[in-house]
Order: sequence, then structure tokens, then C-alpha cells
Amino acid sequence: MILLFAFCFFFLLDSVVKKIIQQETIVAIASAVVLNQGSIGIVRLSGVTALEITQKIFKPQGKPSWESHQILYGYIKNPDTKQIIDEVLVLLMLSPRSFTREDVIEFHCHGGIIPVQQVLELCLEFGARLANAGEFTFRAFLNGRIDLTQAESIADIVGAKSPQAAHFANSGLRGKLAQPIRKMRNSLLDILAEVEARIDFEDDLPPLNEAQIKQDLQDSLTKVKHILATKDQGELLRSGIKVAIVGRPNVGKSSLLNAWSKSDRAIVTELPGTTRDVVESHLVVQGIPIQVLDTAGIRETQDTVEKIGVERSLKAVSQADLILFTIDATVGWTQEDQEIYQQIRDLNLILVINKTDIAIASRMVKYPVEIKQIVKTAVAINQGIEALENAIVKTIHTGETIAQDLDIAINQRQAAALTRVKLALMQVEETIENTLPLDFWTIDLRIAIQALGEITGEEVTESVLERIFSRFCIGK
Ligand SMILES: Nc1nc2c(ncn2[C@@H]2O[C@H](COP(=O)(O)OP(=O)(O)OP(=O)(O)O)[C@@H](O)[C@H]2O)c(=O)[nH]1
Ligand SMILES: [Mg+2]
Repeated sequence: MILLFAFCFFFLLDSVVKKIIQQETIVAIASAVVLNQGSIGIVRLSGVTALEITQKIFKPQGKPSWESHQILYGYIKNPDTKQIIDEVLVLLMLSPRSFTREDVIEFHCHGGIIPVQQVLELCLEFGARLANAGEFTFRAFLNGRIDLTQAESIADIVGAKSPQAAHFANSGLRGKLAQPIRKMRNSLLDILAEVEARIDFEDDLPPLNEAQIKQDLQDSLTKVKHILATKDQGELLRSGIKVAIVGRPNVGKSSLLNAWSKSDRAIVTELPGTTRDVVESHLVVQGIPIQVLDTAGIRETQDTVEKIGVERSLKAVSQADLILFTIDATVGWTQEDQEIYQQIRDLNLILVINKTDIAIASRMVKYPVEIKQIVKTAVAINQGIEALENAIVKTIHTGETIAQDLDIAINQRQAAALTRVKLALMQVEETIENTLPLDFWTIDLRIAIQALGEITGEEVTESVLERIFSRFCIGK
């Protein structure tokens, strides 16, 4: 039974492997291609004919041994036209000591679009095929160089929007998620083996050590819950949040955006109704990517353009994760503030009391008691920005700090699989508690083992793989 289970993976992957590992040599531009920028451009080859193609199009200086792990200097030359394409460095990383475990060769060309494009075309002409998005990483996965969590971490490193996000992704790449998952899966496989042996050969074996099994299941369950607690953190670091600065005209919304982003992104004047459209800026606050939207001041107006601006402000409000409801300390809480507040009171908001530098000190701004998050600012003189950032982080960091010690941040796919593991383990515990027959134990144990295998890629379907690797760019 267990053997059958173990072979499941190979059957699932069989069609994928046949389709993808056809020993075709793939090629792609591995560096970003930007006109007039970048001093080096990289073209990468991987596959059985990578070395053969290289020897046809690259004329090295001297007589190299073509052994692995060396850098050769020379020229890319079209063997048919004899035209020199570029002066390059060539990195040889031959199988199995390479990223894909196939022969991998990189051409380090001059940066810019033309040299890399020409080298790429020459590789294609001599038999390589253009790589699909993520195909180098996919081959690394299929050839057992990395598991699925590590492949996902690579995509996360490339797409990281903050140093913290890159840090967690690097942990994932070093196997910090895969290790506990594998350990748990092995422990559950051991339990399954014990139980199945009792089903098949009950009379020949001593009875099950139920207490030990219960303890092992409990340990796994605790670990699963612990890892699951990193999900919110992962989501936050990957997607970030959208913050809208909202309020009536002239309270200093655009000034806040400018002071916060240290730019002149938005126009600021003393005239109410200055901002007519949503102005966007991107910041990173304590590792969290934040998209900040400055909006048109909300008021009743006959001006056609301003009216559209107000509509857009309300739309921004509805799409934001957090509202910075800004008021003017020099005039206090006005009727207009009250009317806007009626529309946003149920949303996640921070009250920003601005212009405290020119407000009369004795004037206490009165505001509804239920507003708990208040920050006082004088953005014109850069005061209160740090307090505002702290308040924002506090607002979004509720209840998920317990798993920070793990140094990982799982994604939605991994969380969905772990949730299945959690439910299955709870079900096994209940089955044992209710003294149901051993066959029942195995049903949920298998579900848990399958879900854990999906996380690392030991058991995974083609469609899941397609979804994961479609996130990658070409050349990765
Ligand atoms: N003294 C002082 N003046 C400020 C402060 N913040 C903004 N102002 C001034 O208030 C006026 C309005 O600022 P804006 O940032 O354009 O206000 P707004 O809320 O974007 O206004 P609208 O775009 O019309 O909705 C400008 O003259 C700013 O210089 C502050 O903290 N202190
Ligand atoms: Mg404005």
C-alpha cells in the first residue's frame, strides 16, 4: 500500500516529465533588457547540446579544456557569415553541477538590447529552443535540484518588494519551510505504515502504541498551526496594502503624501479643491510595501471636474485596506468632517489631525470617541510621519506575530495545503478518540500525507505545476 502511495508521485509527474524533459536545449535572455542601460546582458543555455552550440558560435582565446566551472574569454562569431557579434565571457557549468543539473552555459555579453538579442538568435539558429517562462527553474525542480517550496522562493526573491520579503524568500530557498514539512510527512508515513501493518498482519504483530501515535499526531498538529500562522505575514510582504488619504479639501492630504514620500508628487496650494484626481505613490514601511493614494478633497461641488474627482476619492476609499482620515487641527472637527466620517466609519481608519504646528495649543480637537487610532501631524514641517507609520504597522499587524521565530512566510497555495493537513490530523485524532476501526485512521492520514507532499512537490499535479511556474519570467 505504501509502495503504491510512493509511486503515485511518479505516475502523476510522468506525463509532465515526458513532455518537458525531452533533453531539448533551451535558451533565454536571463538579464533585464533595457535600451541604453545595464553594462552586462546574459544569455543562458541549458540542455544536452548547450556545449555543442557554444563550441560552434564561440571563439575562445587560446585552447581551453572546456572543463566545467571556468570562465572563458572570447568572441561570439556567426560561423556562416564569419561576422563577430560580441566580445563575451562564457561561464561553463556542466551537468550535474549546475542550476538545472543539465549543462548550463551563460554568455555574458555587453549590455543593451542588440548584442544579447543577436547571441540569442544564433543559439536558436544552432538548435536551441526559446525557454518558456520559469523553465530553467522547472528543470531544476524536475531534476531534483530544488523542491517546490524552493522554486516558489526563487520567484519570491525576484519579485520581492522589500528587504524583509527577500529575507523570507531566501529562508525558503534554504529549505526552512521544506525541512519541517518533510519531517512531518515522514513521521506520518511511519504512523501509516504501523497502522497498515496491523490491518494486514494483525495476528503477527504487537498491538499499536496508541499513546505514542497520539503524541506524534499532536506534535505535527502543533507544528502545522505554527507554520500556518506565518500566512498573513507572507501575504502582507508579497502584496502589501493600499492606503487612501481622505478628507475634506485643504486639510493637507497632498502635503502628507509629499512629506511621506519625500517628493513633490502631488500639487499643493492654499486653494481648497487643488487635487482633482487620485495621485499614487509607492513606499515601503517597515518592510511592508504600501501603495498610497492621495485623493481629491470630498465636498459638495458644482464643478464638473471636481465632481468626478470626488467620485474617484470615494472609489479609492472603497478599494483601500486602510484610510488615513485627515482633518485640520486649526478648525477642528467640522460638519463636513462629520459627513465624510458617516461614510467611512465602518472601515479600517486612522484619524490624522494635521496642521498642529499652527493650531492654537489650547484648542482640543473633539472627535467621535470610538476612533481609537489617532495621529497628530504637522506634515508641512515633516512632523508626525514616523508616528503615523508606527500606527499603520500596528493597525495591520494584529494577531499574527506569534510565528515570527520561524523566519518564513508561507503563500496561499502552501497555506491551503496546510489547512487540509490540519483538518485531516484533527480528524485522525477524533477517529482514535472514538475507537473507530484502523481503516478509518488511514483515510485521513493519507489526506495529510498527500497535502504535505503537495507543498514540497513530492506529490503534485501538472495543473498545479503550470500555475506555479507561470508566475516566473522568461530566463529564470
Ligand atoms: N502650517 C501647516 N500648513 C499645512 C500643513 N499641511 C498642509 N498645509 C497647507 O495647507 C494647504 C493645503 O494643503 P494641501 O496639501 O494642498 O491640502 P489637500 O488636503 O490636499 O487639499 P485638496 O487637494 O484641495 O483637497 C497648503 O497651503 C499647505 O501648505 C501643516 O501641517 N501645517
Ligand atoms: Mg490635495
